[in-house]
Amino acid sequence: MMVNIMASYDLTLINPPALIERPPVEQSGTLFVPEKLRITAMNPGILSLFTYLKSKGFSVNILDLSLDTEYSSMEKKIKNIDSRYVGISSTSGFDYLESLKIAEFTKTHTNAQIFIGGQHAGPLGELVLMDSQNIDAVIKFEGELVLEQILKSNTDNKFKIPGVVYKENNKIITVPGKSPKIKLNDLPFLDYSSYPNYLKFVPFIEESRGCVYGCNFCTSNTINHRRIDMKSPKRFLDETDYCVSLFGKEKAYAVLASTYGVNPKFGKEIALGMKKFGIKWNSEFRADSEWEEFIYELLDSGYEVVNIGLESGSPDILKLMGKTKNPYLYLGKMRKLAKIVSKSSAVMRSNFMFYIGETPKTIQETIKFISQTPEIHSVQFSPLIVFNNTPVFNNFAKYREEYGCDIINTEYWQRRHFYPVHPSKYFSFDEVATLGHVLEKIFSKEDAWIEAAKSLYSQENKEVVKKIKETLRESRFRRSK
Ligand code: B12
Repeated sequence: MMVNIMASYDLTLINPPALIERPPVEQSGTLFVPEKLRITAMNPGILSLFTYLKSKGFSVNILDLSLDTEYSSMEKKIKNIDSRYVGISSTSGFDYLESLKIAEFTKTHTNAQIFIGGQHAGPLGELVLMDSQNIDAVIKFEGELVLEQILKSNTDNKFKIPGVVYKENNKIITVPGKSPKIKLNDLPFLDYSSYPNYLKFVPFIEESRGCVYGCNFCTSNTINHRRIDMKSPKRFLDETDYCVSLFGKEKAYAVLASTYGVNPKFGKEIALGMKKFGIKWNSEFRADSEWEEFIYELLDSGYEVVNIGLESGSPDILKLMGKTKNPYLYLGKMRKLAKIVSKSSAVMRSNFMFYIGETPKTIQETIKFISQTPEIHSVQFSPLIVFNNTPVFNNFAKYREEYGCDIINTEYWQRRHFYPVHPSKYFSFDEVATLGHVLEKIFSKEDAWIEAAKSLYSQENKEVVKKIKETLRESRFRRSK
C-alpha cells in the first residue's frame, strides 16, 4: 500500500482506553478497576517514541484516547487524523480489544499505514495480524530505533527489520532476531509538555528498562530480550529536575523500573539526589535485591510507598513461580525490609498472587507470613493472569495435569489473549478472588492501601485526587461499586 506523502504528520501515536469492554468476572487484585473510575495515565512508551522521533526531525503527534468511554467518540477523533503512519500502543490485555477497534477506525477513515506495539501487543506478534486485517505491522520489542528506520525508508522493504511482523502477499512474516536497542542515556529528556493534558497525569520517569529476572508468569523480560539498561544517576536526576520544573512539587512521581536499584550504587546515588527536590515518589523493587545498600537514603528522600511484588509466603509456590531459588532467604529479607520501612513514614505494600498449585497449606503459609509480619501495611491479592508466550502459558498442559489448574478460556479472554486462572483442583478463580478481597481488607490499613493504589488515576489537582481516593475507599472497603 502507498503511504500518503501529503499528510500533515509523519506519525500519530495513539494511547487506547482500557476496558471499554468490561470483563465478565469478579474484579480483584490487578484486575480491579472500580466501575466509576478510569485508568488515567500517560503512556510512557508513546512519550519516549514521540520524544526520540521528534529529535530526529520527524513530525509526530499524540492522540490520547484513554479517557474515552465509548467507541463512537473515539471514531470521531480518529476521523481527523492526517498522518502517513499511525502507531497504537497496547500496554496490557486490558486495552487490546480497544486497540484493535482503533485500528479498524483508522483503516476506515484514513490512508495511514498502521503499526502496533507495546508490552501486550508486541509479544503477541503474529497473533495480532491474525486478529486484525487492519494492522500492517507489529513491532515486537522497543520501538524507537525501529520506527526511525521505518519512517526514514522509502522502499517496500521498510518492515524487514529484526523483531517486526508484517504481511507480504497475504502471508505473515516475522523477521527473526533482536531489534536494535536504544541506550537510555542517549534519549533526550522526555517531552512531557507535548503530551495532551500532561498535567492531568502522574509524572513518569524511567530509571531502567527491562528485567533480568525470569519469573515464569511475567512478560517484563520479553520486551528487552532479558536485558536491562539503566540511566546514569546524573542523567536520571537531571531529567527529574526538568520534570519537576514542569509538574511541580505537589504530585507523586512514579519512577519506572521493573526493579529499582539493580545497580545498588546507582540506587543510592539517585535516592540521595531525589531528596533535594522535596517531592514524593515511588518505584518498585524486589525483596531479594540489594536494597540494604540504599534503603535508608531512599526512606529519607520522599519515597512514599515501598512496593514489593512478593507474590507468595509459601516456599513451594515461590519456587514454582521461578521467583527465587532460595525462598527462605527471600522471605527473611522481606521481613527485615518491612521492619526497617515501618520505622519511616513510608507505606509498606506487598503484592501477592494466587498461583498455580495453591493448596490449603500454601495459602495458610502466605496468611501466616503476613500475620507474622505486621509491619506490612497494605496487601494486594491478584489471581494469576496468564499472558501469551510466558513459560507458564507454554507449560500449561503439564501444570493442568499436575495441579488441576485451568485457564478461563471464554471468548472474551481469548479475544484479549489474557487469561485468568482457576489455580488448582482446590480453588476456583472466583474463590480466590473473594478470598483476595477479604485478605486485603483484613491486612491493609485503608489509607495505606489507597495511597498505594492511586497511581493508576488522575492527579490533576488536589480535589480530583481526593475524589479518587474516596471512590477507591468506597468501592474497596465499603462494598459499593
Ligand atoms: C508504567 C506501567 C503502567 C502505567 C502506564 C500504562 C501505559 N499506558 O503505558 C499504568 C500504571 C497506568 C499501568 C496500568 C496497567 N498495567 Co502496567 N505497567 C507499567 C510498567 C511498570 C512500565 C511500562 C513502561 O511504561 N515502561 C517504559 C516504556 C518506555 O516502555 P514500554 O511501555 O515497553 O514502551 C516501549 C515498547 O513497548 C514499544 N512500544 C510501546 N508502545 C508502542 C507503540 C508502537 C506503535 C510501537 C511501534 C512500539 C511501542 O516502544 C516503547 C519504547 O521502546 C510495566 C512493567 C514494566 N516494568 O515494564 C507494567 C505492565 C506493562 N502493566 C501491566 C498490567 C497488567 C497493567 C494493568 C492491567 C494493571 C492494573 N490493573 O492496574 C493496567 C492496564 C493499563 C492499560 N492501559 O491497559 C503488565 C502487562 C502484561 C500484559 N501482557 O498484559 C506489565 C508488563 C506488568 C507485568 N509484568 O505484569 N501500567
